[in-house]
Amino acid sequence: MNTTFLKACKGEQTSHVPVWFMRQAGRYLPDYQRVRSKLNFLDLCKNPALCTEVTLQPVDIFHFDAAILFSDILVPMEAMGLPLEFHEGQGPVFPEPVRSQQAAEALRIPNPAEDMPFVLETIRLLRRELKVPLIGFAGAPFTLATYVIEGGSSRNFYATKSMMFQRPELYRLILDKITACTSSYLIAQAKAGAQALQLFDSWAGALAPCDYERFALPYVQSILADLRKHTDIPLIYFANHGATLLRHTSGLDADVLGIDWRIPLADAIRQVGPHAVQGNLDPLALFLPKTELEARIAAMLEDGKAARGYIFNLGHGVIPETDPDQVKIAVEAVHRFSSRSKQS
Ligand code: 1CP
Repeated sequence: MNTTFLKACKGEQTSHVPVWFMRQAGRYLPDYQRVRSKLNFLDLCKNPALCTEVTLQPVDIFHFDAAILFSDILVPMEAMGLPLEFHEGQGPVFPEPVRSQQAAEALRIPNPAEDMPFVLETIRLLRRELKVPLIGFAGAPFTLATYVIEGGSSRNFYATKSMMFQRPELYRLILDKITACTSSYLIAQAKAGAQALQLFDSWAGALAPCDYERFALPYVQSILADLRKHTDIPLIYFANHGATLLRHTSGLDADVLGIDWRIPLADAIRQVGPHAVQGNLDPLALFLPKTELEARIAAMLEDGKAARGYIFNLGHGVIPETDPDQVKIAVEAVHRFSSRSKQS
């Protein structure tokens, strides 16, 4: 078992810097496209054998030091009773967005074993196959709320922010329910065998820091506190566009903070407090010529030495246009440069 990732999460010494990429499974991989061409995305998410296959693909091909469960952050929102559709080329759609007291009250708190058994089954299947740790995940409450309140992706989060400011009690009812759902979902993932858990707060950076503090952070704190009562596996919090929020997130009881690429890694490390750090190569840097990509990775590894623990990752997900050969170059560079620098 390769445990470098788990050790780095806890700030322990490792033989090399572990590396995994957000969205390491997905459309940039021909092997994924082959599986995905046979069924729609949500059906794929509900098929444990195929989820296992696509989770393993990037680990087998590129030798990542961790696997991330193949699923989507919106799966538990469907289990809360909200019809969910994925439209080709458009992303997720909730045809019945939650914008009224009645709709919020109708949201149910799912029982993960009964309502999302396929996720837990995927975890159990993966643990039999994997020689690297398995990361489970969920969306953070604010990010999930934007999808269910807007009815899908959004540019300026008008429906969410106007509810936050004009109907804070309704907003809080929705967030409380999403928080309860997320806690029990992540605890169930840990019990099924996930070896680390990541909360994705993809849209946190759309909030002014004062609003993040009131309308997003407390729910993240509540989930982390709940998880600490039930499991001792590493907890990772990733706020995309989160550099402006580090003053708040550096106080979180997570083991690792994920950092996006809009802040120099060295600056982030100075601000993260007692956390290990994960990140933060711009996903588009995978389009650099090989020598420049390698130079950038070498510089990040140098900066990463100052962290309590350092996990190499992108600053957000791999984009579908990425050349798999460039991913290979990046992973190999992380492994080669970091094991070399440990010897010197
Ligand atoms: O067409 C397809 O095949 C679907 C594309 C796709 C994939 C491969 C979607 C739709 N989701 C996923 C998998 C996925 N999503 C994973 C597991 C794969 C891996 O990481 O290796 C994970 C962890 C997610 C998480 C996720 N889904 C996030 C948080 C991370 C992030 O990228 O910020 C978010 C915001 C989503 C919503 C979502 N799902 C899919 C799309 C296209 C979107 C984003 C839409 C938008 O921009 O609002």
